[in-house]
Parts: sequence; structure tokens; C-alpha cells
Amino acid sequence: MKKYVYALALSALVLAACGKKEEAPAAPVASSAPAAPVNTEEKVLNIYNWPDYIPEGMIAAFEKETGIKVNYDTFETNEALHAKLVAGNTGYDIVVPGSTFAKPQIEGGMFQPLDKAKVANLKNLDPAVMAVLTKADPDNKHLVPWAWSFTTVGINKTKVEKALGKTPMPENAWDLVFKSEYTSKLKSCGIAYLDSPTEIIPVALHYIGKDAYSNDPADYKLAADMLAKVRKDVRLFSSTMIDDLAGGKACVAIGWAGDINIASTRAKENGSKDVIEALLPSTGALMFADTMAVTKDAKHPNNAMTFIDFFLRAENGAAMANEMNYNSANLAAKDQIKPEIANNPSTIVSAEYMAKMIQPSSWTNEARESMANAYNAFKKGK
Ligand code: N2P
Repeated sequence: MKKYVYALALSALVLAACGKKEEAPAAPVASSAPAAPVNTEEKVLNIYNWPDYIPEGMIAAFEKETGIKVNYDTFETNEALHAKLVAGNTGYDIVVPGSTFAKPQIEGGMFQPLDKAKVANLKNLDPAVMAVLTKADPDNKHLVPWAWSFTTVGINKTKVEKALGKTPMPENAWDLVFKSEYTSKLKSCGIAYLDSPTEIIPVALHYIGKDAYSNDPADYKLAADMLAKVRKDVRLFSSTMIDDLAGGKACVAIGWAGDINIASTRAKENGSKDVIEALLPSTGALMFADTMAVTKDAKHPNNAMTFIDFFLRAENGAAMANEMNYNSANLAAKDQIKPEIANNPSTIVSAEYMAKMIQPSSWTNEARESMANAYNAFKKGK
């Protein structure tokens, strides 16, 4: 009974946050709720998520407990997932888009609403994060946060300091990847950019003082002009950033803070003495929130709800931070986060830096298209 009270309190909060009237509570709230109908689905669940994004053993534990066999595939960019969803018949039950893409995907009818009565652990979620997600999903009907972090500059400090020689580190870390004065020196140890228009163009826009979520093609042109100046210095457009940083193919990267932290650990495990770290640029970094959603034609929606509820257990939220270096929106997990993780400012961001963070928004479909064109031209060096 108690958990329903919390769930109601939370949904009231969330509804209040987005200024909507509270709707009649769902049926199972009464203490004499009828037994849930038997789940007749085949015991299979198909999940499509980003690589290096799930604590080891989590899927095995879910399979063991529920008898549901999980097929787990990965994609590397929001663009790749989006193209699959647009084509339809993905075969996946749960997909994990960034909230910036989830908005047009919801508007395009690509997801089905959650069956919240089957996800009691939604009560564990941070109402503040859920309020942010209402920008993409107005009544929190479709999206459940998987993890969040930010796109930033990652460096192999040892190699970067060597390559820069007498030039001191810039005050704004974005200079390392966008300013010729630095890129011309760092190209010798390798500059890598994430290979995705919606990771690179927004931070380039931000760097030239424009809105990262501008919908104006004229702004993309300006960002492309800035990028063109450093194109010759960029060695890699990477979808394997952890290995590229840890293995020494790149010494500076535009990457995801969590993956940069994973690279740091991996390099140490491989016996490297180099220090790899995710920086906090003085002007801010690009926050992202990745979210679970159930596809409209999912064959196993009940199993999807079972998985979502399992994922939202406090210990699983804590494992996202402790093992993967990504932030969980699971409030109940907070006191299980290890001190060394909690003290890493590029994993658990301070309130002060949070104020500088570029908050997620979204683009129109047309804007995304012209952003992709600007990016592809840049990449080809045209
Ligand atoms: C991959 C994490 C993906 C974050 N390890 C980018 N949305």
C-alpha cells in the first residue's frame, strides 16, 4: 500500500510541475486491487541500447530471476536509432534514445505509453529529472530515464601536456578541440570527435556563442565555417571512443564524460601510467539524458514493463554510477554511490557546474537534416 502512496505523491508532483490537472488515479491504487492478469507473452525481451552502458551481470540477473531471455543489441548514435525507428518494424521492445530525439519520436507515434501500474519502482525516480523530461514527453507517459551525463572534452593529460609543450592549457577546454592554436599542436597525438552531427554541431554552436539547439540553418553554416578551420587536424570520427582514448589512438576527444571515465579506468587496467580525464569546460558542456521507451509495435510490452521495473531498483541505479560512471535518475540509489564516484566532479556534477550545463532541448526535423548536411560536408572536408 505504502508504495502506491509514494507513487501517487510523485505523479502529483510531476503533474503539478508541468501545470496539468491531475487525472483520475489508475485502477490498481485500491488496496483490494484485483490480481494482475497472467502475462502470456513468450519469455523474450529485445533491447536496443548504446554500447558500454549496462553494468556487468545486470541482464543475467534479470534473466535468472524472471526466466525472460534478453536479446541485447547496441547502436552508436541517436541518428542510427532514429533511422531504424523511422523505417519501422525494428523488432525491439525497448529502445534508449536521448531525450532530444525522443521528443520527435513521441510526436511521430513511435512509442506506446508505459503501463505505469506495472512499474511500481517509478517511485524511485527523481521528480526534478522527470520534470525536465516533460519537455520531451509532456505527461511523463513514455520515457523512463536510463542514465545521464554530458558531452565534453576528454584528454590524455600526459600526452596533451607533452604535445602542447610551452603552451599552457587553455581556460576554456573547448579551445583544445576547436581552436587552431591548440589543434595544430594536438594533431600529433590525435584528435577524435564523436561521429554524430547532433554531438558535434551543438557544441560547435555553443563555442561560437550560438544556441546549441538553434533551429536556424544560418547558424549551422557559421558552426561549419568554424569547424572547417580545424578539419585537417581531426584524426578520427569515432564510435569507439573508450578504446581510442584508452589505447592511445587519440589524446583529446569530444566524447561522453562517462565513457571518458571508463577509458581512464581501462587505460590503468592495461598498465598505462597516463592520466585520462573528462574536463569541465568553463563555458559549460552539453548535458544529455538517455531514456527507455517501448516501441509502438513491441511484441513483448509486458516483459518490457518487468524489465523497466527491475532496472529502477535502487541497487541497479547505484550500479549505473558505480560501475559505468553514468548518473542515474534513481533518487533511492543516492546513498549507495561509492565515495570515489561521488567525488568525481565529471560523474556526479556539482550544483555550481550544473548551472553552466547546456540543458537538453530538441530540434525540428528540418533543422536536424540541415545539421546533418553541415556535419557531413565538414567531415568530407568540403
Ligand atoms: C555509451 C553512453 C552513451 C551516451 N557508453 C550517449 N548518449
